[in-house]
This record gives sequence, structure tokens and C-alpha cells, in this order.
Amino acid sequence: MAPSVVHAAVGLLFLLASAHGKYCPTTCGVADYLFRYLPDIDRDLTYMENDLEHIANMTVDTEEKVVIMKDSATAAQKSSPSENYIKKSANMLEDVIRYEKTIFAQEKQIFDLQNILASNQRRMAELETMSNQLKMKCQEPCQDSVVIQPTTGTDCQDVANKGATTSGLYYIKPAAAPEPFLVYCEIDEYRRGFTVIQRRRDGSVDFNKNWVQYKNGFGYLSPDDTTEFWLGNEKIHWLTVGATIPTVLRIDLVDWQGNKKHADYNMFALSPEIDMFRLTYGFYLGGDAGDAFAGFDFGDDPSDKFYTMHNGQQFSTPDKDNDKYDGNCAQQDGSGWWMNRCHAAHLNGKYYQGGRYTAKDAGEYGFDNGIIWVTWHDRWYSLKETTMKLIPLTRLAAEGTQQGGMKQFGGL
Ligand SMILES: [Ca+2]
Repeated sequence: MAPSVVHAAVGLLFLLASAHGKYCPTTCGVADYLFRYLPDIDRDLTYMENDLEHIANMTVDTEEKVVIMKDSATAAQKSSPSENYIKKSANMLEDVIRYEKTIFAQEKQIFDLQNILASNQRRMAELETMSNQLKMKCQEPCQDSVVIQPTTGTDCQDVANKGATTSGLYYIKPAAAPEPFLVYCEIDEYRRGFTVIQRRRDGSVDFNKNWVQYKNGFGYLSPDDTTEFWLGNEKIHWLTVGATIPTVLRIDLVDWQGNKKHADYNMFALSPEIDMFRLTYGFYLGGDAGDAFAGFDFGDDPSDKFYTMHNGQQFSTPDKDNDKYDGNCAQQDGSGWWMNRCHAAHLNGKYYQGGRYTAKDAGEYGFDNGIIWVTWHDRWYSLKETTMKLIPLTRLAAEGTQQGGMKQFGGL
């Protein structure tokens, strides 16, 4: 009897384990499943408890028998030394040994069964907790938790002009784009709609990607602006080609002390892929972060500034070298960017926790490969957060008119 109980108990464990593995962790069906099978499991456990009690009773009986037999053997030895009694006594002692073996075996089975029972009870408690959690969760209707706003437009400013006031995910379709695509729109209190094309905030996304990935975009868009991404060169091209109002690229930067600075570039555009997504802009509009796109005189060589300016540079990735350097800047720095020979600004660089890093930290090539804006912090300081976003020039000025009042822009 006992071995079959063990077998049943092992089978029960297997049922629990396999059911858990098969259904976890996706659907509300798991809770239903558990509730359906819990009564059966409870019943099986009750059977097992009864069996255990039965075995324990048998053991007690056997122990009592052994005591009686031991007593009678001793009594027999004492009362009669005759050979017959000795023989009988020897037989009885053999019986005693046999019974003791049985007791030992049964005690071991009881011990094993108790372990299985305890383990099953633990497992059931866990499953009950899990099923309660799922039950609570499933009381709300299952739905996609990412909210995409209903308004659409040619860009985020168009979306804001149509009445959208919440920052979040929107589908937009610039005139040049063959189909709509998803973007994060940052809409502020002045109803300015910035179309965000790049976001760094915590190093959660690796920006060491190839040409196709930079072309199509990578990372994650989130409705609450909590994730990192590159929107994609092709989409940036569609957003900036043939704009009737000049497009401003705003760059927002945050350092590891929490200081914030920005830089604005007017008439920003990316050429099509056939021209390697070349970066062009009309002029530096201003900002307190300085004009790092214009290049920087590092003091290494008189040509430093000329060879680190970014206006007019084609895009390069580790697998597509379009730079002005004998080597491959994008490969050496592990990023995609408008590389010259190589850079004074480098916002797709490697993420360094804490900001400061050294040539040794930079790995194999030892060049400055962090998130760099050299007119603010030097090239061995990697910024904490960056945002690159687009807005029509006519809407940029809202900040500057704060004192003049919001009304001036509220109606546009
Ligand atoms: Ca090269």
C-alpha cells in the first residue's frame, strides 16, 4: 500500500509542476485552471493523510507485538531452559528482528511521505498565493497596457495643433512618408509638439547597431517617456524633407549632477539613404550647451575643429564607413553618427554610469566614445540623459515669450 501512495504523491507533484510550467506566466487561464484543480488536490492530500495515519497505526501495532514477543521470549528463557523452549525462543527472536526491520522500513516510508506531504503543502500555498494574485489581476479586463493616442497628423506639432495636449505615443504621417509610423510626442503647456527622434536616459539600450538598425530605428517607445530609442534615419529624413516651415533640431542634455542645457539648430534635415542620411542645418540658433556640431579645437592639431565639425557629414555605422578618417570612427566608437574624423558631439555614444571615464574604460581602441557634447563637458565625460527632438521654427519661441503671456501662442 505505502509504495503506491508514494507513487501517487510523486504523480501529484509532477502534475503541479508541469501545469505551472505549461501555463505560466501569460494568461488569465492559469487562475481558472488552478481553481478547477484545487479541490482534486485537496482530496488527494486527504487520502494521503489517511494512508499515513493507517501506516502509523500499523507501526504502533507492530511495536506492541514486538514488545509482547520480547517479553514472552525472555519469560520462556527464564521459565524453561529446555532445548524446545530455546528453539522456540530463537524463532521468536527471529520474528522480533523481522518485525523490527518492518518497523524501520515503515518508519522510513512515513518519513518520506511526510516530506512529500510537506513539500506539496508548501507548493500548494505558493500556487494559492499565485492564483489569488492572478484572480485579482484578471478581475480587470485583459487589455494592451500601452496607450496610443487617437490624434494623428504630419508631425507632433500638427497633432498638438489639432488639440492634443498630452505627451505620449501618436501615429504620424509626414507628407513624404509612405505610411504612418509611431512616435513619442512631447507636448508642453504652450501646446508645442516636439517629435522626439532620440532618447538616452539610463543606458538600457545598446546604441552599437548596424546600418539597417539605424535606418529603421531601434530601442523602445513608451507612452510615459521611460525608455531609450533611435527613431530611425529614414523617418527622420521623411520628417525633415521638403518642410515648408524650417525644422529646428533641439538637443536637450542632462549631466550627472542634474544640470540641464540645450542647443538648437535651424533648418535641420537628413538627406535620403542614397546620400547616406547626410546631416545638414542652416545655422546654430543658440542654447546654453554651446555649438558642438561646429567642431572643437581640442589643442591636439590645428585642424581639430575642421575635422570634428558635423554639418554636412554623412551617417556612418560600424558596418558602413562614410567618415573622413583613414580608419572607421563608428566601428572604433561603437555607434552610429554623422562621423567626421571623428566628432565633437557624439550623442549615440557608449553609456557610462557616473559620467567620467578613461581611455582604458573605452576598450580596444581607447578613443573617447562616450555620450559627448564637448562645448559643455570635455570628451572624457559622458552625459546622463539626451533628447533630440524636432519642432517647426515658428513654434520654438514659446519659451522666450513666457513673460509676454501664453495667450499669444495658445490660440495658434
Ligand atoms: Ca573611414
